[in-house]
Amino acid sequence: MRVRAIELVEVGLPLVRPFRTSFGEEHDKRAILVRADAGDVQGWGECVAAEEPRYSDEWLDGAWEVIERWLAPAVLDGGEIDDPHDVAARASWIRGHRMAKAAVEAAVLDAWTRAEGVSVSQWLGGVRDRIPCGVSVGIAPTVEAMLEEIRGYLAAGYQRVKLKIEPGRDVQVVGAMREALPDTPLSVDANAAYTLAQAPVFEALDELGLVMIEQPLDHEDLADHARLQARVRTPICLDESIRSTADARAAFELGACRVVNIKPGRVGGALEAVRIQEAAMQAGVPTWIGGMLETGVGRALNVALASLPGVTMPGDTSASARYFHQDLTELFVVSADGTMAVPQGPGIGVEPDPDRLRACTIRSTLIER
Ligand code: NPG
Repeated sequence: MRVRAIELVEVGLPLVRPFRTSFGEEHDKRAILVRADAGDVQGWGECVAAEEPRYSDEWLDGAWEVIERWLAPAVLDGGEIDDPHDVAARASWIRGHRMAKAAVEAAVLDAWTRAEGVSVSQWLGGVRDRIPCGVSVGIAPTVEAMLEEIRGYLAAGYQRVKLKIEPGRDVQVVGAMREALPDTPLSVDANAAYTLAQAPVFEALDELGLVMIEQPLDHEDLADHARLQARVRTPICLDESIRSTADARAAFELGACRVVNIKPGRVGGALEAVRIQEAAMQAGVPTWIGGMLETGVGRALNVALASLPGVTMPGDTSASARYFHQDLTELFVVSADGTMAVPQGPGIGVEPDPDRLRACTIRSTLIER
């Protein structure tokens, strides 16, 4: 397969409700969509870099430039693609920029699997056609507002609820949720907002029967995560800290976590995500697929990854309607049993609707050869 053109399209979609984490609040979803044009087939990928470099060191405008200036030329000028793994190989000289790399690889992977007539799930080695779904709840102004939102999600079938915490809004709020919802599988996500000196917060959360505590400490501090894990029974799940298979192996060796949240954007692509899932399975560590408020394009890849054998926990793979009044693609829905169908059609199984895409486009550029 030869990719002859790569188009970048920046889109903006209003969120159903603002999403607040320990590092900020998002009202609109902005994303770069990447279209790989291979003549007879085309494929789509989504870049999860946000407008500001808060979650990681990547940001939307930076990712746009990296793709336009270096990644797209590396793919376009490298000749015939013999396998989707070629994308990472051609981009390997570019240090970092994993979200940008993941988006380009995703577009090529979609085109490739469409040309082969197989679904991405099948091509990656997926083993299930429905996946269990959880939901991530942003920090809400009041406990009552948060409870009302959560009750809605539980009524919709979601199997696990993740609560965002930040210093000052942690033990008390989570305790109130636990009291109101004694049997609901609850987890918390701190987005790296604490230090080991605040371990007593996690020792208190440890009493609340949580499924996991996600990314409590700094993203570069595996050693302190290991120290914290030794002090609490609740499994620590790492997100921001795991950028590669090497990071995952180091975390397992140190005992820094007992669960991993895998996001293809954070680790440089779906193919690296598969390797992390394999390393985790070997280490006996369960994984799940995270989310970054993706449109249907990115969501479709996440759902395909969630069908892999080692991905055994419900992920942040929620229904399109949890994020958007109108998405760009066919909608992802969660059924009453809290599961979602894995698209079985060729590629990622969904495509942006041209009219809808036009309506959401902020800017676009075509890089051709
Ligand atoms: O449902 O897609 C979703 C959001 C899940 O909480 C979620 N994502 O830290 O994992 C996270 C968080 C996030 C959202 C991170 C947006 C970065 C940007």
